[in-house]
Amino acid sequence: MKPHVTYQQLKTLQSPEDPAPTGPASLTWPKNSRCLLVMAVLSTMLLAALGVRLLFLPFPGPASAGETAPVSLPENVCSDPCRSTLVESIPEGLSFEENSTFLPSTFAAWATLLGEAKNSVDIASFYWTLSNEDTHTQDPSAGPGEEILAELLKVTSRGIALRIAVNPPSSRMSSSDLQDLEESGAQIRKVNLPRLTGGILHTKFWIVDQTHLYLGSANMDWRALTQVKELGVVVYNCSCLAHDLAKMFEIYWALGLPNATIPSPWPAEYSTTYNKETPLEVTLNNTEAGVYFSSAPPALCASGRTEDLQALLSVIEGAQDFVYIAVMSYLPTMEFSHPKRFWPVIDDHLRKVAYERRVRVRLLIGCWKHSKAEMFPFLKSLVAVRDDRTHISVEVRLFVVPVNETQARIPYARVNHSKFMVTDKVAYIGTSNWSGDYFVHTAGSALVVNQSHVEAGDEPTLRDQLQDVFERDWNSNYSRELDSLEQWQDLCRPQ
Ligand SMILES: *[C@@H]1O[C@H](CO)[C@@H](O)[C@H](O)[C@H]1NC(C)=O
Ligand SMILES: *[C@@H]1O[C@H](CO)[C@@H](O)[C@H](O)[C@H]1NC(C)=O
Ligand SMILES: *[C@@H]1O[C@H](CO)[C@@H](O)[C@H](O)[C@H]1NC(C)=O
Ligand SMILES: *[C@@H]1O[C@H](CO)[C@@H](O)[C@H](O)[C@H]1NC(C)=O
Ligand SMILES: *[C@@H]1O[C@H](CO)[C@@H](O)[C@H](O)[C@H]1NC(C)=O
Ligand SMILES: *[C@@H]1O[C@H](CO)[C@@H](O)[C@H](O)[C@H]1NC(C)=O
Ligand SMILES: *[C@@H]1O[C@H](CO)[C@@H](O)[C@H](O)[C@H]1NC(C)=O
Ligand SMILES: *[C@@H]1O[C@H](CO)[C@@H](O)[C@H](O)[C@H]1NC(C)=O
Ligand SMILES: CC(=O)N[C@H]1CO[C@H](CO)[C@@H](O)[C@@H]1O
Repeated sequence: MKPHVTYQQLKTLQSPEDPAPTGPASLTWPKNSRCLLVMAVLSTMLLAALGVRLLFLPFPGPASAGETAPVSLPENVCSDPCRSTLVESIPEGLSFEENSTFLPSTFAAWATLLGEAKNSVDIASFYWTLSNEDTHTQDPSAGPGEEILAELLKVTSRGIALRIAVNPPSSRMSSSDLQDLEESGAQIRKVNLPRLTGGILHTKFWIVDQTHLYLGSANMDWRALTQVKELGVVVYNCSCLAHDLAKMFEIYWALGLPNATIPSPWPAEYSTTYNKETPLEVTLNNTEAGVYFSSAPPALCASGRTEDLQALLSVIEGAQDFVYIAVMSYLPTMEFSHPKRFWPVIDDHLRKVAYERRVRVRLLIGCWKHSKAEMFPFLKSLVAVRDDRTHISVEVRLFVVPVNETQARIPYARVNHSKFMVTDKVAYIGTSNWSGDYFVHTAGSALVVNQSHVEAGDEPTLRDQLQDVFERDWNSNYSRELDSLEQWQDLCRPQ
């Protein structure tokens, strides 16, 4: 690959006039061939109306090729026996009602994936603190993280290629994990997203043997296994999806070379045909699903890849009864840009579906001392549209992970870090906070699973599982109505 255009150049090059990206099997035609098709159809109708028997199409070339294009493309159908499950981390000490849903742990999923690995392990990550060196605490809850690190250090000696793409470590987040892994034989590339897009590499996913995958909110951090609430998804025996996620990994990998620039367009090998318009048709636990990965920021989307923001908005738009959202932070702003900018894209969509179609909207927001104080008035403004008489239903609750004395000494712990959305149709599992920067500059990704056509009575779907998790948390003792501005200050103690 020969990257030759910088991100700044790319931004000026991209214009709405550019033809829609066409992957090898995409159904979008370049503008002029679509015109030709319309002309062909019109003249066909005209000739038919005149009673002329057509022997061939009036126009040769792209139009006639378009006319015979299959509607359902076989390459978007996957015959792998994929099995998937949601996984989560629950901070120690939390207890839920007796019969509530419990998912396998993130720790167990990672350990299983490493156990299964035979050829390759690729990890996209934000930062590494699996060994508890950073906190100067001797917390026993660091054990699982240290165990995962120990397994990872053994991987290359098992003849397995371990590749890690990571955001360039800052001094605050620097740790010996990456150095130890490099010495053990892992290949590590630091993806300088701050230089390339002004964002960070915030994605968290694993690909094992190009067959199994994990994607979710958990950082490569010991706290992500025992002290922080996290949600992710694991898919086993699903090379179709693993290969597609691998294309996103290869993008990070290419950008991890010294002095790399972002090519425009991305070479064809990074493009995909699995997207919002033509999701991969796959069975997950014997249940049909339409699945695709979305990616952010737009500059890292090769041809055919749905942008994360577009995926998220389409899931909101596609809801008929409800939209349930669990995120760590929610701000209708570009919170990290200078000067700050108002960015109401997601907020507008939520208000719109609540108002126009009476879709029930619920947001469950993480609340801790690192929460931004300006988030709460914006949330209050969102719930202000609620009106019981006209059945506009928008509710916000704060999810507060209780902290005892020992736990209070662990920095950056005890918070709801999950990032997902579930509607009556679709499950969306992401890696980003919900504010503008995460969709415009920061590298994130999401898995979108559409099971809207599944009949009840089949095996429970991933969407069912996600709805159960949301309802469990929403109704738990740790969730609080956002009813007075004073209350959140007491609850979360933001800075
Ligand atoms: C805090 O909670 C943890 C986990 O539940 C427990 O192991 C620890 O003993 C508690 N510490 C205090 C001071 O209560
Ligand atoms: C939730 O809180 C109530 C009231 O404080 C308590 O009785 C109940 O045991 C708690 N439930 C759980 C699962 O901790
Ligand atoms: C939990 O499930 C059992 C069996 O299904 C039922 O008997 C029990 O009442 C349930 N408990 C609660 C708290 O819902
Ligand atoms: C994946 O496939 C292998 C081989 O067919 C099988 O042994 C294994 O149980 C499958 N894994 C899952 C989680 O279904
Ligand atoms: C990257 O850029 C720096 C500074 O422009 C230069 O010194 C270095 O040789 C370049 N590295 C590569 C691998 O091109
Ligand atoms: C889900 O799939 C159905 C077709 O099965 C489609 O009509 C619908 O638009 C999809 N929903 C979303 C949000 O992608
Ligand atoms: C996500 O939001 C939280 C605020 O709750 C913030 O502390 C955190 O830094 C954000 N994530 C990143 C990667 O900036
Ligand atoms: C799908 O199967 C896996 C493994 O067989 C299981 O752990 C998981 O809970 C199932 N998923 C759902 C949504 O039932
Ligand atoms: C323990 C942990 O994972 N903390 C992280 C919580 O999330 C923010 C944003 O993703 C990180 O900066 C923390 O390190």
